[in-house]
Amino acid sequence: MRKLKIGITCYPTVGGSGVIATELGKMLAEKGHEIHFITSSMPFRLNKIYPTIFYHEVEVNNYSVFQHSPYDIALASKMADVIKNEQLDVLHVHYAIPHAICAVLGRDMAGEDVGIVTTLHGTDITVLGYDSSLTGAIRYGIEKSDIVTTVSDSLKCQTYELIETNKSIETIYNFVDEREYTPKDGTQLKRDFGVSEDERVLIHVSNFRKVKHIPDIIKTFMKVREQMPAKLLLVGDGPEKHRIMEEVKKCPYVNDVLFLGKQDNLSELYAMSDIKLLMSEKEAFGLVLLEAMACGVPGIGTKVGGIPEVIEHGLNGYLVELGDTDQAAAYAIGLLQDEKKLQAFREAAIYRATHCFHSSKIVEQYEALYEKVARKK
Ligand code: GMT
Repeated sequence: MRKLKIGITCYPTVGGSGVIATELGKMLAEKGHEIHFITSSMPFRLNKIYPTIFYHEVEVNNYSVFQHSPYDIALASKMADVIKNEQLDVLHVHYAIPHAICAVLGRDMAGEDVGIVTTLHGTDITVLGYDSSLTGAIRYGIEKSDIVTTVSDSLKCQTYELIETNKSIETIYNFVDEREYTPKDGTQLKRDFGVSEDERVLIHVSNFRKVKHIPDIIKTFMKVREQMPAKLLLVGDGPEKHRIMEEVKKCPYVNDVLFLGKQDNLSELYAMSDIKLLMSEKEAFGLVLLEAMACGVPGIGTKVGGIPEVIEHGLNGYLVELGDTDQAAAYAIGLLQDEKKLQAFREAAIYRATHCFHSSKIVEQYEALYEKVARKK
């Protein structure tokens, strides 16, 4: 395929959509495309120099006449500049609001025929879609994009239901960089954390939003801990963290819950983990599950959103109803007490992550879409 100039806009701070956008940009650059990130700060996973990746910072000035900083307008303006100056072929934006709308405005301002691809990641539909003051704007962003993708079939269905659009939407699943997310030896790290060899390790990674139902993670863990020595690693930070810390202090096994804060090298933590827990109320895909699975850690997740498209129940993990911590604990205990079964689940998780969601396959799917809408030379 021809080498393209691709602009990418995402929320560059921690979060699955930023991770996917950045990893996609890196992989496209490795395949010879020229990548232009148009973001408010350097994407956090862009942690090394790539000769064909460029970063265009969106500067938002705070003028005293404005009550709110005009991020959207500054972004659209920067997009217009980059479309024109770099002669972008495609602009791939992550999130309908505000990024798809900014892209449409930026393209209009530039007066060029750059193709716009919009990927919906969840919150733009599952939260904002319920806000009637925004549905019209989300629909506009979707319909004015040349191509729209969602990260799961579940999110696609929800988009049709909530946004009521006839736009054709394609599911392109998330992926991980298999070079990084691969089974590693976690023995030393486990020792460093003071976890003894016979202790089991459960892990949860998130941005500690309410939607993640972290109290259910704690309840599940406490039920497991009653049956065997175990530790729970809570990785990440966010609005609910303080409340959760207070709640854990009242629990019987308070010293077995480790709050690790934000961490970069997740694959190292997965190397010392046995089970991943994700008990969310809404989850368009659950990238953290896939990251864990690629490292050989089976997940227990809620039957919510795109999670059942990632975990195959009884094969490489388990699915439970939202809030069913008894069932989640029973599945975890069953797996942790049966080494042979756990090993089979570990292998099945790696198999699923690398066969169904392999980065090379997913990146090719995006390339095929770009080719369809790229500027005609
Ligand atoms: O989960 C979050 O709160 C972060 C959010 C984001 O925008 O980065 O994640 C969303 O996008 C991820 C990447 O596609 C998905 O794996 C997450 O499931 C999705 N989160 C929700 O739907 C709540």
